[in-house]
Amino acid sequence: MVSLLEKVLSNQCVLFLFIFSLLLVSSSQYAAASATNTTGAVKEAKALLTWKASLDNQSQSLLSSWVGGSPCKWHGINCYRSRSITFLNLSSYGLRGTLHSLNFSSFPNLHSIDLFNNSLYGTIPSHIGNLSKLRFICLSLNKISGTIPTEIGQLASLRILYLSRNLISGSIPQEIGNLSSLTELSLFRNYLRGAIPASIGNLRNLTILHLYETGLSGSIPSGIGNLTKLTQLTLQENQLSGFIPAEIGKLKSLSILRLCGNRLTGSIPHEIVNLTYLNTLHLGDNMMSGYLPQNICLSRVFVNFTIFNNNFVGPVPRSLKNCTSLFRVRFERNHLTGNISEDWGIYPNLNFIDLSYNKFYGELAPNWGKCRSLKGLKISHNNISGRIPTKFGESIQTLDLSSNHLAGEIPREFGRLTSLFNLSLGHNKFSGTVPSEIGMLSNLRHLDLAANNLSGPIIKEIGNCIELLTLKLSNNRFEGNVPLEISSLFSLQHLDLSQNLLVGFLPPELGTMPRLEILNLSHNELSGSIPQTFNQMLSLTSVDISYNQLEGPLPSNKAFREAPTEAFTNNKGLCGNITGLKSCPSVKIHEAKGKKGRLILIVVSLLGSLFVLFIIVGVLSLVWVRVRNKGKNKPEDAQNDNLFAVLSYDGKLVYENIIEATENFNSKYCIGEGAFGSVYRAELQSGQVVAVKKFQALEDDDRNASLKTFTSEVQALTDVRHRNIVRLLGFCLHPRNAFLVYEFMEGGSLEKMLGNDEAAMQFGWIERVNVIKGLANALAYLHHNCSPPIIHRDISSKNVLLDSKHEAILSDFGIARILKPGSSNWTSFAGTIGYTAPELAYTMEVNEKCDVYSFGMVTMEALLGSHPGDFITFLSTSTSSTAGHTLLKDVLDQRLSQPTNQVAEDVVFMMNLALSCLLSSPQSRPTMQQASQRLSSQKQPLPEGFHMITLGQLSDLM
Ligand SMILES: *[C@@H]1O[C@H](CO)[C@@H](O)[C@H](O)[C@H]1NC(C)=O
Ligand SMILES: *[C@@H]1O[C@H](CO)[C@@H](O)[C@H](O)[C@H]1NC(C)=O
Ligand SMILES: *[C@@H]1O[C@H](CO)[C@@H](O)[C@H](O)[C@H]1NC(C)=O
Ligand SMILES: CC(=O)N[C@H]1CO[C@H](CO)[C@@H](O)[C@@H]1O
Repeated sequence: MVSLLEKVLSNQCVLFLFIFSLLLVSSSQYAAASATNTTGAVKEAKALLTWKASLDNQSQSLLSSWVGGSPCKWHGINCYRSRSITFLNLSSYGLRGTLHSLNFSSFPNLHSIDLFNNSLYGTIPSHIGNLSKLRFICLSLNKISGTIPTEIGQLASLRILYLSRNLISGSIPQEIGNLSSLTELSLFRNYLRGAIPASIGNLRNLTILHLYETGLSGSIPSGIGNLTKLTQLTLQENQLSGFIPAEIGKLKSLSILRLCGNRLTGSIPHEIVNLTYLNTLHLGDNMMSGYLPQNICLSRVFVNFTIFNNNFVGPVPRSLKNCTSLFRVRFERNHLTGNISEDWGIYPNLNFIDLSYNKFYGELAPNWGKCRSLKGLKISHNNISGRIPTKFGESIQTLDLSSNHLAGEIPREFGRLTSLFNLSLGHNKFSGTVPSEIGMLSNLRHLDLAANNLSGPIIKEIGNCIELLTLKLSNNRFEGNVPLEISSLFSLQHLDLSQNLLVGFLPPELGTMPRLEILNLSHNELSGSIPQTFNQMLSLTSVDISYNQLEGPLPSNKAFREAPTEAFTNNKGLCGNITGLKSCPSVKIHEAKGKKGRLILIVVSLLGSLFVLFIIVGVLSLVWVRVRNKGKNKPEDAQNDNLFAVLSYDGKLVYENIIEATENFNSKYCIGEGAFGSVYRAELQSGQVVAVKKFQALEDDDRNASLKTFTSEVQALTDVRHRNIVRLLGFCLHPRNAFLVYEFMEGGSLEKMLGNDEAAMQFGWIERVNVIKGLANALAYLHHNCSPPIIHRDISSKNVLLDSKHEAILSDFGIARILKPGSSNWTSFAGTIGYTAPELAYTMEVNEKCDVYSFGMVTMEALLGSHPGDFITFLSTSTSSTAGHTLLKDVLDQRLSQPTNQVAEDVVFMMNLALSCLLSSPQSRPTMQQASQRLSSQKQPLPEGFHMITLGQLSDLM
């Protein structure tokens, strides 16, 4: 893949090349460059060939065009208006070697060296100082070590110096102050030490200074005030100490100031209010103190204001009340005070605000509900009182008001906040019952209502919040039974119902919750024995059932065996082989009838699940054997061959039903075809519509492949449960008919949707963003939540189905591979051409990153409206400036109008994400977990109108 993609993502180097190509180069002028050799060119060619010979073998073959003739015609070399080399551009070439054999003094006219993203190692040679005309050098993203040579100070023409993301150590040499023409200096992510040299104050033309994550210490030199053209100053994540110099107020052009993650002390210099273009001020994670400056944000361009984890005191600046540009505010963990109902206004763009762990008091104003874009509001651990407003914007995802003094009831109106992800109201004084409308929050992951005065039953509707991971209802006055419906929360990991007034038996279904890790039922009035189903709770790690009326044997799983005695004390009569408990009496013949009956039922149900498993394994191996023997023996009586197993249905009936409904797989019911068979739509007698994927008859020559596909799909899907993954309803294996039965997806496939103009126009940006999020969630689940992980290996728009609400449903696990730890994961080529990762062309090792690549393709396809093949060719073949200046809006699906507001942010973000998933190096691609998290996290607002955004700018917006 293309070097531009990699550059676009790095926010390095690209910018300069665009400017440079604009200023100097018009492509027609290249041609004239070099017909005849001069002694200069001979010398240059020789120097380059010497260097080439010092690189490793693979790099030498990458530079195969470097042989004879004029070097001006070699790849990566340009001789602008001269016979001498001016540009050396080998970014993302995959070169491995050092710079030591490159004789810089042979290139008297070299203007630009771009070696971004290679595998260069060794030090920066001191003879780099010989490049007297050098204006641009980028060595970022290599493995260069050693110190920055002092000779760098001799590069009198240098405008841009990029050395970020290397292994450079030592201090920044004083001599850097001699580079008086320097406009951009970027050294971030290295291993520097020492202070920022005072001579930096001489770099009066500097506009960008990136020194973050380098390990620099000492104080910020006051000479920084000389850099009046600076627009971005990023020094975060270092060990800088001392005060922020008041001279910072002289940086009139500054728009971004990031100093977080240092050891800065003192207060924010008042002069900061002079920075009228400042939009980002990050001071979090320091040791600063004092009052916040009162007149900040006077020019209303202030967007990001984060000061968390400091010791700031006093009130919120009054000027913030009218600062309507605010987007992201993080004030948590300071000692700020004031009446919160008066301090904050209405912010149309505000996306996230965290005021937790301060000393704010007063009531929550209705203003928060008028912040239309607000996704996250956190004010936990303050001294807020009064009632909670009933209205919040419908985009709110996180509402954390825990540990305050809020009272009154939880408003019914919260049922409308269907984007809610995290609702934390714990440790307040809420009373009354929990409104059943909470059950409408189908996206809720965390619900914390602990330590309030809530009463009444635990609502059954909670079972509808199927995404819940954490449910904390402890320390209230909830009464009645533990509702059965809780057991349908199959993602739930943490359930705390302790310290309530719950009574009755524990529902056996509770033991079937597959992901439960922490279970606390202590301090209630629960009675009866612990259901045997609890034996199956293999994910459980922590359990507490103390202070109840429970009796009978303890379940025999690990969590119960290893729990401390305190987890069981003060019950009626628990027994088991655990210190502190009496051992259980051996089962006696004359035991009560009822009890025996229950035991048998449980055994039967356990056997039932074993049976299903047995059928799957048994049937598969049986057929396998049969099929293999087929060549030798004629098939026996066909009636006995009727092997099938359709889960949770009357198998035989459904089998016949399907044959009937599809008129024995008549092509008129066919809705799709794949490599290993066709998919049919079948309407069962019950009226239910299912999709039936029929595999090629097993007698075929391809039978092994076909059977393998079948098995792989069944294996992959039996354990998998996710809202964005197709549900396998059953399967049938018969020598004539092997098929899988799925839920039917009315929306068809993404490919079909995008291929039909009319449908595609209805399928807007919001829907597309949502589909990609769903797909990302499904893949993150397969890769990271399944054990062992499952790789799909055939992600394409064909296999992304859409349900009636246009939610993505991932299907077709025919070539999925379950990654067994320890086994080698090599494979023959599989997947759909046009979606497979490039490394599969030369390696056959499967890993998750292949799916990530295909995900990138599908994402881009959803954005462009068609397969991105041509677009990627365009990126790789056009010059950087053409591609970089292309407007994003011009490459997006033209059948839709331009996205606006938040959707526009999502679209830009997705385009970036797609590009990073398509990186040629698998290691550089994000994991699906990262992708899915980033997709659901808050996005930066766009710095300018969507219609202005170019491809070259994309990475800056991430
Ligand atoms: C800042 O500029 C002044 C001249 O305006 C100069 O005297 C001083 O040395 C510079 N400061 C630093 C630290 O370079
Ligand atoms: C906070 O301000 C509001 C509005 O001015 C006022 O009604 C309320 O009494 C104040 N609360 C406290 C605790 O001072
Ligand atoms: C919280 O506010 C109440 C009055 O509303 C006050 O009495 C109490 O001291 C405050 N607590 C803290 C920790 O600030
Ligand atoms: C021709 C030229 O300027 N050569 C210089 C290159 O750099 C080395 C090390 O800095 C000097 O020693 C040479 O004189």
